[in-house]
Formats: sequence, structure tokens, C-alpha cells
Amino acid sequence: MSKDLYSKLRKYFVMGSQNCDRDSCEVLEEAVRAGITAFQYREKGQGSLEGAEKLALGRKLREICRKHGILFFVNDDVELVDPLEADGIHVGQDDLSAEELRRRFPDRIIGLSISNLAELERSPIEVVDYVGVGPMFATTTKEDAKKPVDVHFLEKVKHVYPDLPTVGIGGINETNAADVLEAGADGVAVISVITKSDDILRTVQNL
Ligand code: TZP
Ligand code: MG
Repeated sequence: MSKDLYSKLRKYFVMGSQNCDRDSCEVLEEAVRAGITAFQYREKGQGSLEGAEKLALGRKLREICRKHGILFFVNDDVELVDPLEADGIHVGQDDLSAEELRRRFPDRIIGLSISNLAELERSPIEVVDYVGVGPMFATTTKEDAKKPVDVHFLEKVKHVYPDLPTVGIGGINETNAADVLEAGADGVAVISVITKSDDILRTVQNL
């Protein structure tokens, strides 16, 4: 994978309309201007859009990222990858397998969530471009979040796969982001610290 990916995953904003209590495009615009380096469209869970509405919002968010040269990922939904011309797709352990994804999207960036050692051991790391490790800390944003790992698990992942781009996710805020980076993460992936911020510029800078 290009060396670039490490730095492009540095401040990775994940969001869907269900995470926002105002216009999602406005939130993304602010986050982009504040300095996020990647974005994942994760329209999922209670209150999320589906079908044509999901696609329409995806197109708007995609354009914002394109305009600013920010990587654009879709979460899980393989049917959105081509229409949104996504740079990549992020999947969890129970989604379409990474091998299958790689066959289907040979040139896109593929990210995979890892929540514990068993998942790390059984995952086809050789076909993915980066992993999201977490939840690092307790989070209320994802309803079915697994048990928090801790920074030592992230150290372990980086020890086993030193060249694998790795982001921490889950419960990351302005205070604990440094611990995640110090443990070896190439970036932090966050939802609520940005969507609930009353000063997105300051929040992103502090990350
Ligand atoms: N995957 C693991 S934890 C999580 C996801 C999508 C939620 C992260 O949200 P927050 O608000 O940054 O804790
Ligand atoms: Mg999933």
C-alpha cells in the first residue's frame, strides 16, 4: 500500500446522518475545513437513511470530499462503492469477507475492523489495506459495540503487523487520542467527538 495511506488515515472522521443533530453536509464541511484527512460514510443504526435517500446524501458527502481531496470510504454497503466512486470500503467481521471484497474491488482501499486477538488471527490481513482497532474505550455511539480493547491490544497489532496501517476507533476524544497514537496507531477514527462538538475546528486540531 502506498506510504501515503498512513498519513491520510491520521484524522479519520466517520459519520452518518443519524449521528448529526443538524445538516450532515454542514458538519462534514466544517470537519474538512478543520483538517480531517479521511471520511467514512456510515449510514447505519437507529434513524439512518436507506435506499435512494442514503444514496443521495452519499453523493453530496462524496462531492465535499472530492472537492477537498479527502479520502472517501463507505461503510459496509458494497452497492454504494461504484455509484459513489468511493476510494474504499470499510467492513466489519460479519460483513462480506475481505477476500470477496478484494476480488470485487481490486483497486479500492479495503479496511477491516478488528476487536480482539481471535479476530486478528482469523482475518485475511494480507488482502486488506488497513485495520480499524477497537473499540479502544467505552462508546455509546455504536449500539452493538464489542468489549473495549485497550491500548496494549493496539500495540500488539502493530507488533505483529508493523507495516499495516492501523487506526484506533471507539470512545476516542481530545484527551485520550494521544494515548492511541503513542501506542502506535497511524490515526484516530472518531464519530461523536466531532458530531457533538460545539467547536469542530478546535476539536479536530486537538486530535
Ligand atoms: N466501531 C467501533 S466503535 C465505533 C465504531 C463505528 C463507534 C465510534 O464512535 P465514537 O463516538 O467515536 O465512540
Ligand atoms: Mg459492518
